[in-house]
Amino acid sequence: MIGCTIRRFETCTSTNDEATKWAGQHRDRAPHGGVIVADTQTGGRGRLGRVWHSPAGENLYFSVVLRPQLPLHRVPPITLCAGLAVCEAVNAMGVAASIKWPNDVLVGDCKLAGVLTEMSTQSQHSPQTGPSDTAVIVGIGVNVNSRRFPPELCATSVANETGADCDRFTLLGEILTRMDSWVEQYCAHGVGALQQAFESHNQLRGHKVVAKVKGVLVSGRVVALAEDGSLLMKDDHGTEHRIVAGEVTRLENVV
Ligand code: BT5
Repeated sequence: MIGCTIRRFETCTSTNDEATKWAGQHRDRAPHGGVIVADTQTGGRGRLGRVWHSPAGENLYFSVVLRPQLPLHRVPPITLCAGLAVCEAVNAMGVAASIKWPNDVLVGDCKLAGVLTEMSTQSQHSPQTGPSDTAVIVGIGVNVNSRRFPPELCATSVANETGADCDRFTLLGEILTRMDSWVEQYCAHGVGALQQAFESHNQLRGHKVVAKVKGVLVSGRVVALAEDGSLLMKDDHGTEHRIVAGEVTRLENVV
């Protein structure tokens, strides 16, 4: 159960680092669903080593340790489970958030939350360990009560959207409960279990986007979430492409 054990830090470099350490401990190691939460991070990060702005005492920075019985290629859609959980939890508070595939939660064009999924494996430390020692670390940053952001960020928070401060730990509980349910459904039934909910929160649906497909920039309209969790896009000639990873840029706001 996600949230079965929660370890809280005042500060750390990154909750993903703490979760990775905990996942790899020989004694008292993180169970499936263990959570690390910190009040601030000195080295909070996004994908490709980008910085995650992590001021103290205002927002949520946490990482969930998962030990799903899944082959590696089925891990990426777990990011969508986390995004859906955040979206639904803040939607319930009146915030009109949507998911920008694969890992952003936005309100309009401003980022409310981001997800960073990493793998942690112990095999290099201990040759006798097997695949069950591989853990998936899902790091989630949610802007909850920050009212101002560095000018270079297009960011928003729950408090900016609702006009009121929000109890961070109540929101954390809501996110973890929803994430537990989505991860369970995904592990049991695959991406099909996420498709309907994802489509109703899909910020890119029907929009013209540009993305890298096999190293080449391709533009087209987003069609749907494919059964492997990639994003299906149709170019101007009607050819379908699968966006497997990376950045998707929206070209215009007209659906
Ligand atoms: C992400 O990366 O969006 C994943 C962010 C994950 C953060 C959590 S916090 C808990 C856990 N511990 C960590 O160290 N990380 C995870 P990406 O898609 O690469 O987006 C990064 C970009 O988002 C940056 O380059 C900025 O432009 C923008 N950004 C940084 N901090 C932000 C913030 N607080 N709010 C909105 N946008 C932000």
